[in-house]
Amino acid sequence: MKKTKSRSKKNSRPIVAIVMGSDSDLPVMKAATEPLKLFGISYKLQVVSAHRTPKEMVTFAERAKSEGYQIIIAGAGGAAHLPGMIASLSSLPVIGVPVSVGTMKGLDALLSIVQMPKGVPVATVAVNNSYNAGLLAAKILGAFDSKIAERISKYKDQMRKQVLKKKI
Ligand code: RP5
Repeated sequence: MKKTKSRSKKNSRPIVAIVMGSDSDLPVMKAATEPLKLFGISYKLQVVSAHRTPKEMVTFAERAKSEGYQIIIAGAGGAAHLPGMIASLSSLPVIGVPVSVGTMKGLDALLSIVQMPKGVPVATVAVNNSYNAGLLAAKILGAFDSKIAERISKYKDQMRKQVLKKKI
């Protein structure tokens, strides 16, 4: 389990884990941090590979809840089994991000992640759309935290105003 980056608010444990199969996923996966930063949610980025570091992946998934994480965002490309494997090992909600790699342009990862069999769900966002994974994580947390919910309401209101003032 190779750490790439850790950024959580001072004195606050990260509550969103952002994991990815390779450091080559980072350019796509870093956008997941944007909504989390915007809404003041602590997170930690790390590389955990289902096929290159399977033992570390199991350890990560089994310990995630007791380490204080509330949601896991997992991104991977190709035969992307990381989000599903983590979901199979943890009671935490997992949001999967299909990363576009190689000739299939992310369709392989999308199907691998979204087509999880009954009993082991992975909430899946669009190919390369890790921003939406961060936003969905914030909305799930906002269901139980009124401060986060309030910030999300303001964000939605701003989005609405930006569209309304557009002139074409
Ligand atoms: C997957 O294989 C990773 O998530 C990445 O998207 C892809 C390629 O990994 P690298 O060969 O660039 O390390 O496991």
